[in-house]
Amino acid sequence: MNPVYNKILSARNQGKKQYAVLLDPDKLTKKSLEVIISTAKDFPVDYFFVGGSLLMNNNLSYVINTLKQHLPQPVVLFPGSNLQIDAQADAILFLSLISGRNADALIGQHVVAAPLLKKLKIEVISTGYMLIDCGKPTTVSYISNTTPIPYDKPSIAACTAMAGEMLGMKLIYADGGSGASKPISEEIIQAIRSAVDIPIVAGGGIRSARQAELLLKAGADIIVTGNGVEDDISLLKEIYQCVLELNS
Ligand code: 1GP
Repeated sequence: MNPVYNKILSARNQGKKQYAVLLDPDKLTKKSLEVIISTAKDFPVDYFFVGGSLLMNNNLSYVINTLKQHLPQPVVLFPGSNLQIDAQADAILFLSLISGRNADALIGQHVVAAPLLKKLKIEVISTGYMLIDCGKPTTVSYISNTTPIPYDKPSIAACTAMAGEMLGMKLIYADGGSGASKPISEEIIQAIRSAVDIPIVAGGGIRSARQAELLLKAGADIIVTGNGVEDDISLLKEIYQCVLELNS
């Protein structure tokens, strides 16, 4: 039961760090997806997250299907809305945007999605999704119509994560937003780490293995990169190696 969450939890319990690559179906071409797949055969990242705040093309199903055909890693939905559900996925991050005060992003989308998810029997991972202000408005902050947690307010991040855990969430996703100009701070991750026991995912604006390493050492369990890998596949290799070294 719940194989994807168990994989996350068991890594955390063993002190092992993990790496997820986020694929935005809109930005992938057939060729770029092939490059990611062939690279991930040699540098087997732990998960593929698939989704985006705003999808304009109908590629979600194609991307998941292609990944599932060629790679063994779990494919996890990172949905921008309840339109981004696909039965081929191994799991869904059931994201409740707990940093914001938009009821639709906290619970509304979930009510609409729940019966379909139940029917499809997709593994549902209850996730407290926290947006952190990393220097510029992002698609997710605009679309969700929410105010991110200020960059220099670790205490707000800590209390928000704490409340998420108390509400029964199984994962905290601290995100600067896709394409953020800088990653979230180590202080924010340290504060969240001191506040909760559940696994922490950190993403948004990570452009180097060093940035990934700092967030992992600060207490993140899983690093996510999207844009950085889209722009340069060598980032995938470098972060994979960095995680391997941290785990050795
Ligand atoms: C966004 O955390 C992800 O929600 C990844 O962000 O695309 O900036 O790596 P980037």
